[in-house]
Amino acid sequence: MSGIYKMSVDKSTNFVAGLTSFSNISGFITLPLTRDIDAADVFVVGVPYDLATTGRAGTRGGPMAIRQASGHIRWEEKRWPWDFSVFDELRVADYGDLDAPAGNHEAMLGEIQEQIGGLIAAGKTVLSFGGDHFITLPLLRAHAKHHGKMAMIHFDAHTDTYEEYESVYNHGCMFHHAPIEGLIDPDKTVQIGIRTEYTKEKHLFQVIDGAEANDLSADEIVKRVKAIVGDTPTYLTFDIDCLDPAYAPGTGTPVPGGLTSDKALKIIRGLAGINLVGMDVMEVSPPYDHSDITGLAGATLALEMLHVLAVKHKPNLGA
Ligand SMILES: [Mn+2]
Repeated sequence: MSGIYKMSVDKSTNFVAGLTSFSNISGFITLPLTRDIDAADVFVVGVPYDLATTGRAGTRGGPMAIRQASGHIRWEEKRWPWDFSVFDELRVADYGDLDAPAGNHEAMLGEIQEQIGGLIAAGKTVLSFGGDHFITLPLLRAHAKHHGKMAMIHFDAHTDTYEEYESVYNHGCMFHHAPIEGLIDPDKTVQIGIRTEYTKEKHLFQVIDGAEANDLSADEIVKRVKAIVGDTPTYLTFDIDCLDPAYAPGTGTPVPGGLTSDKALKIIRGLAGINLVGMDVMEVSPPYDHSDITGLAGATLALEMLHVLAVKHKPNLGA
């Protein structure tokens, strides 16, 4: 898979990808689109679901927006400032998007369990693109089935720990359910960028709120996060609204006072060395985006996560 940035047609496979950021269609960052599970060890999977959105809908277009924006960053052989080419180290493919009949929550949950669960059971690592953040709950279920109770690093403006009794499908309640279901260890879970109301007295997780995250250095945040998750199998979930609306306007529930894309990228990069077992980028909503700003932030964060995964497999690699 090396040199994918250079080719437009791979003569051996007839795989066609855009040589430039404006030609052809392809998977994330020109990765092959395939459901051959032997083709890769890491799969990007889109989950175009936004039925659990409480505010502005539109994240069903998130996976395609991230793929499209990834065209802007596909040309680097070595993603700055890493000292290696990530696709020389990891075999990555794009699985495409999961499909479910419109309006059918249960069908989409079933698809996640069956298809993403199937990939994980086969020993693959999955990077999911939302969709609204609710789907992180079925994703955690699929991952915990294989990895057991996990640590979690959660970037978001919202804690998503609300007890929603009126509907189980709500993108603000996943992390109320996840510890009750035993999917994540609350003592090894940290939320970064929070800047909306939550009940502090009974909050189970450690929080580095938005104001703190903006005041602390990325190095200090990384130090704290690594101390919390240790070497426990860790799930990384990134709600794009963790970023300030200046850096991610295209999302359903934007909140001012968020992180810069630079800060978030530095933190992700600093996480190299953790035991990353699964990850996602959620809540990119192209109808509210401008000039691909949000899609590009999502694509760049996702690429950074793949580098962190590569370092897990080869600790001598670095930035
Ligand atoms: Mn959020």
